[in-house]
Amino acid sequence: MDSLALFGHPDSGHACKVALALSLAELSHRTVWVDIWADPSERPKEFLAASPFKEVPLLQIDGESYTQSGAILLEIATRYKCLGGETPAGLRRGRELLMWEANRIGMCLPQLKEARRVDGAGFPDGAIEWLRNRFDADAKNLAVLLGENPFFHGDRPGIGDCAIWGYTQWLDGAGVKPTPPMQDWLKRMRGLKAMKTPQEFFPRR
Ligand SMILES: N[C@@H](CCC(=O)N[C@@H](CS)C(=O)NCC(=O)O)C(=O)O
Repeated sequence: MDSLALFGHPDSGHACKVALALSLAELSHRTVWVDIWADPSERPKEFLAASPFKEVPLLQIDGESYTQSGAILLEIATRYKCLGGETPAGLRRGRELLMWEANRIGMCLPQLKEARRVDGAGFPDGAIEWLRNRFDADAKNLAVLLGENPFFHGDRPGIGDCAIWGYTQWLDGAGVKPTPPMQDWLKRMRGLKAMKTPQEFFPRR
């Protein structure tokens, strides 16, 4: 069995994506809580040496470091043949969902969440409206991607569901409302046995 260590923080949707994937795939791992609000120099030495931008998530597999949440999800799916990685079609679906998430809903939601945290400070005029408009378009396309399926990968959640979950778990915090299909999917995600709160995924020890 590989030795897995996930470095993350409960406020990081990017880190939550990976934590959820490991939980769904029942891959045993240890987590390391990294203070993303502290000066980077205060983060663990092993983390600073392995994460080029000093960002979470960082996944170490047998001591080898993997960064960028989408790339980590693909590594998990292909290496452990899970969450879409069982078949070429499932993997292709995962890649498409991950690219869409990173370019679209996973771009506007973290920014909207941050804008609320800092009360708009530093966001130029019109930026928040632009992000909200993007979210409205993304919410419509999310329903297209989901179709009639319970999850983005079909009957069971895959890496695409993990990626899209990352920041849609905080719609309130981003000041936006879910569409009915999004709401229904979120409810199914929350009902998964493997689902945890961000604090449970990344306990501070
Ligand atoms: N594109 C990266 C984004 C990672 C990222 O933005 N991480 C943030 C938390 S969500 C972070 O570590 N911030 C701390 C810092 O920049 O000092 C991914 O998908 O993994």
